[in-house]
This record gives sequence, C-alpha cells and structure tokens, in this order.
Amino acid sequence: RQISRWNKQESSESSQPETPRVLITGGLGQLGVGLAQLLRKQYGTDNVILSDIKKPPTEVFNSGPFVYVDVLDYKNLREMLVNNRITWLVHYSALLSAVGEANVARPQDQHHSTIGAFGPSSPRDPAPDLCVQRPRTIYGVSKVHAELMGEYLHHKYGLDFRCLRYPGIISADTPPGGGTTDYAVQIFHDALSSGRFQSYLRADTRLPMMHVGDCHRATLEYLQAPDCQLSLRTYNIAAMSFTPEEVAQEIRKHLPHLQVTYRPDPVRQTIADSWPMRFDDSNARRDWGWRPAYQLPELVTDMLEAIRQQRS
Ligand code: AKB
Repeated sequence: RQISRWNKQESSESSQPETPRVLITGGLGQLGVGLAQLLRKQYGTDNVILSDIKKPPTEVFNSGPFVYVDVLDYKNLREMLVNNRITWLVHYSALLSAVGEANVARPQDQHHSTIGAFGPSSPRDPAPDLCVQRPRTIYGVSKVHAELMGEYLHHKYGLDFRCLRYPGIISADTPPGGGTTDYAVQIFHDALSSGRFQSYLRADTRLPMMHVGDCHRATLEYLQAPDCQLSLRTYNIAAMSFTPEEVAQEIRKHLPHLQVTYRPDPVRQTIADSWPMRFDDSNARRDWGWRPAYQLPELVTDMLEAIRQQRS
C-alpha cells in the first residue's frame, strides 16, 4: 500500500525530528487499526488519527482519535490535514482487486500499491522494483498511476512520497473478502471451523505473501528511514511465496484432516496468473534494512493460534 510522508519536518531549534502527526485513510480495512496501534505506541495515541467513510466499531472508537474522511472529497481531506496539523498521511483507502474488476468506475482514485501493480508482461519470478508495469486490472492501473503521481510530486516539488508494494497480507483480525490473495486467509478459518476448504485458485498458483506483523513493522521502518538512505521512492517488500497446496500442506502439520478442493474462479485466477510469483525486495533490504520475521511455518502456527483464541 502507499505511504505518503507528506511533510518531513525537522524542529528548527534542535536536530530531534518532530513527533509526527499521522492520518490513516481507509483505516477500517485490513491494515489500518493494527498500524495505528503500532504508531500510537511509538508516537502517542493522540498523534495518530484513524479515518474511514464507515462507522467504526466501539472498540476502535474508544481506542483513539477517529474521523470521517472520504479520500474522493479533496476539500474534506485537505480540511482534515490542515485542522489536525497532519505531517504523515498513510493512504490505505482502496477497493481490492476482485471487487475493483466488478466496479471499474470506482478504483481509479485509490492511493496505495501492492503486487497488483504488475501485469503479465512484467518479470514474474522475481519481479524487481523497476520493470515493465502493464497491469490488466483497474486495481493495478490505479496503483501504477498513484506510484507515478507520487514520484512525480517528489521529484518536482520535494514531496516526501514513500510507497511500499505489499504482497498478499495474512491477518487473523479482519474478515477476508474482495482480494485475489484472500484465499490464504480464508483457508485458516475454514480449516478450523469445518476442516474443508474450497480454493478459487489452482493448487499451483504461487503468489508473494506476508504476515501482517511484518507488514506493519516494514511500514513503520520505512516511514522512519532517513531520507538520505532511500535510493527509490517505491519499494517491493517480500517475506515468502506459496501456493494453495503448499499452505494446505503446512496447515496439515497441525490439522492432518484438512481437505482441500480446487475450483478456480476465472476472474481471480486470471488476475493471479498475471501477478508476480515472487517479489525481489533486495533494494528495501539494502537501503533501509528490511528483513521479514515470519516464514510459512511461523505464519501458519501464528494464524491457527490467533483464530483459535478468537473462537474460544
Ligand atoms: C488483493 O488480493 O487484491 C490484495 C493485493 C495483493 O493487492 N490483497
């Protein structure tokens, strides 16, 4: 997803960086609440504002500042930035890939990036940071647009634009839906509830994936990275790549009776077949020290444990 650090401010009196004032758009999606928790620990609850166009659940409302922001309403967004003295704007507002294809008119204003920014003519194994990007989804087209606009504004006006391309993010906290990588979340819920799972992707469809804890940490580390260390503005980040069959095999080490059937959905299978199988994140590793903590075995253990706890 895209992270725009809109204003790198250094205090004029000292060399200490000022505490950032953060606004997260699309904050009630898969990632906003978890990132807000991490940022609030670091910078204080009141300095991190979550926003969305939906009513937040009570526990989110009670955990820190929440405001209504529609990213399509430029005046509303600008008012929020000015009134709240925002210095870091994290854009998580988006429609996921499969939903985007069903609502082609809507996703063109989204502002973040993922593996969806690549297409069938990009190198897929691995996909480097800089290569041909000709995505065949409206989701991907909007991502490339946001990447290029952000980089343009950086080079032309000095905007401190920072963009991460996320893999499929695996999290127990939010219900899956609307994405192409979401099978890799649903399989854990179904494995624990019924012991049966039907995959909408073929057994051998390999895609880059990441545990949500690594995703939040990568985001924070990238936001904090000194400007002088960044040779790019848009970075791939990677952790692991697996197929439905491989994740099912790993889950069977804990739940041996898991049954998986395959019924590829033409829309999502076509999207997955056009996306990178692996991500080359060597620039993120070199420039700002990115290292994932979770590989497939740790991810599976953690997901099963987290979902079991939710159900008990
Ligand atoms: C999706 O599947 O649409 C997203 C993504 C990888 O961009 N999770």
